[in-house]
Amino acid sequence: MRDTTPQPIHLADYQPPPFLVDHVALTFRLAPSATRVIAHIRFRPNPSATPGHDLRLDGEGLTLISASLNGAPITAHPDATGLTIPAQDLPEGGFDWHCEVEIAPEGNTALEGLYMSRGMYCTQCEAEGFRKITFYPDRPDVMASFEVRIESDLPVLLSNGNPAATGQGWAEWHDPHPKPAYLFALVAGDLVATSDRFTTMEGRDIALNIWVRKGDEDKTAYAMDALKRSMLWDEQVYGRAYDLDVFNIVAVDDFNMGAMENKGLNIFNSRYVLASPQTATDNDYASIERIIAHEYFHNWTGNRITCRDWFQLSLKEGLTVFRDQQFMGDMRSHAVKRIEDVLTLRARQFREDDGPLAHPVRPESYVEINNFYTATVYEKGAELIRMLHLLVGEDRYRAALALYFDRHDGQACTIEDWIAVFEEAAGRDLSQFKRWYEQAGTPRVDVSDAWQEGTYTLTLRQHTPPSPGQPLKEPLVIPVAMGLLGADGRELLPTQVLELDSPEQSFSFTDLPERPVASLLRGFSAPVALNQRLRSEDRALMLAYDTDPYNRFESGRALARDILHAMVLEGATPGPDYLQALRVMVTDDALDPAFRALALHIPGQDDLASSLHAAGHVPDPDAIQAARTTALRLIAEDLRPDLLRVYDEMQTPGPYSPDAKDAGRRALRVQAVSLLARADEGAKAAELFARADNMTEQLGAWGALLGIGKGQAEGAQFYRQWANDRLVVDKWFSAQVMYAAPATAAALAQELTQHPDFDWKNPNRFRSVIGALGANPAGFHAKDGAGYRLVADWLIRLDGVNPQAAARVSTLFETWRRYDTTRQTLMRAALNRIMAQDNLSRDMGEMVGRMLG
Ligand code: 0A1
Ligand code: ZN
Repeated sequence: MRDTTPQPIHLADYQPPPFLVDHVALTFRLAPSATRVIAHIRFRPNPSATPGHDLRLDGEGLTLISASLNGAPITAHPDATGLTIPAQDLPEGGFDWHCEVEIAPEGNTALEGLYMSRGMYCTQCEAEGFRKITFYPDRPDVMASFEVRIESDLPVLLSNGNPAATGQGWAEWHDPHPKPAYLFALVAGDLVATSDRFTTMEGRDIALNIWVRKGDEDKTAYAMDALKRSMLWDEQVYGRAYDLDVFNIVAVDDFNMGAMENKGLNIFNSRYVLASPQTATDNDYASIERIIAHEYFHNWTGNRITCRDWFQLSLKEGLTVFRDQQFMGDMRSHAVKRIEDVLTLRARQFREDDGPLAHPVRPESYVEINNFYTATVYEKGAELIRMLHLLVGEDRYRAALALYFDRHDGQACTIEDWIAVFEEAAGRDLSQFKRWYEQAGTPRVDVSDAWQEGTYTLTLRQHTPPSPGQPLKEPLVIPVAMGLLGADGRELLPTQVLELDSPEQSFSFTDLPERPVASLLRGFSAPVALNQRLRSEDRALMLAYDTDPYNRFESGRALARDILHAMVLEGATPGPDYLQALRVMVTDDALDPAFRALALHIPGQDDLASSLHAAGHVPDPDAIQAARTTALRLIAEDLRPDLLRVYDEMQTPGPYSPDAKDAGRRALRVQAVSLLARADEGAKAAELFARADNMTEQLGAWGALLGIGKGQAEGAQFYRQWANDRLVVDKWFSAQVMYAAPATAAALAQELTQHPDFDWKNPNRFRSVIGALGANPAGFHAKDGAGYRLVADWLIRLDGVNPQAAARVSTLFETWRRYDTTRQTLMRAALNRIMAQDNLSRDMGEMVGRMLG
């Protein structure tokens, strides 16, 4: 058991920093096991704090060599989390702090602070990693300019800002823009750059570099292209230009998250930079485009305007996700992008919001902030901005953002600051809207309707279920975009936005020629669970005729969900109406192939477990898996000729291009071949695997074979072909686990952990085997508990070396209360076993503690 329980930090306890920092000068003498960090920091008392405070500096795992104040040596006594200089020892007014510490990047397996990845030095300081580099007030509301000198024999030495001077074995960088310490970065390695230039709208010439390991330089073109498009888009759409002379991106193989927006020096997990047609799928290309844009957009929303404290994290993350979603819609297809985003939101955020880890977009307390980089803070945070955009309209949204940039540039801000610019720009009170930031849980909206003599009345009721620490909820402002359809599919009422702001409200529509079908929540206008009872004929009507592409998709999905529920609960089979509706979608050449591909995806296992649970049933993972398998086979048999035709028609002539048009065609083709595999024993899939010249089709075809229990020979060939490409080997591991038969999935994953390429300390590789069980729910939830035991064993092991990565994977267990008592008992035992470990990390202790409740 942990001997000291870490104490939570509360938003309500926020106090301004007693001292501010004007300038930081750092020298790094790099050495793997004994790096020296020499810091000169200029402090001054904060005029808006009470005077007379001690100076408290954060610091973890630092060996203090020497320290001085205004040049006079002092003896400081660090404790486990930092050091304190008593107020009486501090010079009056401002003062210079100097200190030298020693750290060991080589032994840093947590990948936080300064660490090494295959011979290269790199940093990760968000959220609180800078305190592992030197003693500092490591909080985002302390912003300073930085000068950095790096001494090392490695050829490439990078830090934030602009290059200042360089010589044999050293380089200096100056970052004039005041920044919080979490945006500090340093990289040193034997790297090569792909370089380009960008001229800003102000006419400034910017050098762009993407730094990778030797041998990877032929895989950077797409990331560079995405970067230039992001820079142009932020100028054109938000009026924001880049503000340094150089913009550097570095790809590293060992990285806990996706990427990091350090000022002028973005550091990326290499999987979100490196791509070639042979090694990256279309989805990989799209992720690279999105994440390059996301990190670049942070330069304004995050870096120039940052967060006052970590409770405000969604201020930068929700807004930056919303911006990357807008960008991707502009680059590709708004309709398809919206559907994909909603699918992600429901799969990840609704799951979080409905379980023991539910928390508000702005949490009120945390033990370990790294545990709050969640789908709620990111994706639900973006939904809140989307709702604001809808409620105030495009023009006022633009005015609010102009005001935000103008008023808060260079500041560390709060959600209150954000809401205030909207209140001013839109002339509207948003105090009720603000509850969205404060209340956890997914609101339910129940719909009933009535028809009388030309008047149609809709009644909407909202209710947000209790969540941890929040038993009672207040009503929210819910924008419900809607339209009305006539029986022949004609639109009787085009899209308008109803504002539901009370527990129950009715809306009447008069002078209608016939009883309409209400198409509600168009574009998924609010992150709520809509409970609208519709006859399947009405769903079929919307599927065929709705003018809103999201609701067309959604009606097809709701039909599929109803059928799968009936299959799981009553052993029903899909009726001809559903199959006919699918056929119409799949063969409609007027529709975007990417949209048709999405429409062919039936709801996944976890999605069904969640919807069955919401409908009051205890989900049975085996029954769900079996029902999906049957449904897929019946669809494949029924639609076989159509799928064959689509498969042929969707060939992409000419050389591979990752653009949305070709990617959409390939998505439909791969979707067709994986369905066909269930009717032709994998004949077409084997043929495609043999012929594929790109990773999308190669992996898609192999997955299709694995999905029907075949693909062994192809798997061996795949490994032989790609054994030297780490990112493709990750795919090789994860595909096997994802598609493994439920009864043997845990055993297979266990066997793969014995493979010589299973480097469990590399986060991508760990996730590709252990994390991949999350994509095989029937396997993870195998009733003998083997999946739970395996995951718990590995979480315990990883927690000892990389708590942050381990804590993230622990969310595999977050839905444990949905299941039957046998499974609940097994999962609770696994969680209790983790909890009982000696030296459990703060990260894991908090996550497991919250899950156990
Ligand atoms: N701010 C980054 C993601 C990120 C967050 C936390 C990290 O360590 C705890 C690392 C990266 C982004 O939103 O892209
Ligand atoms: Zn971000």
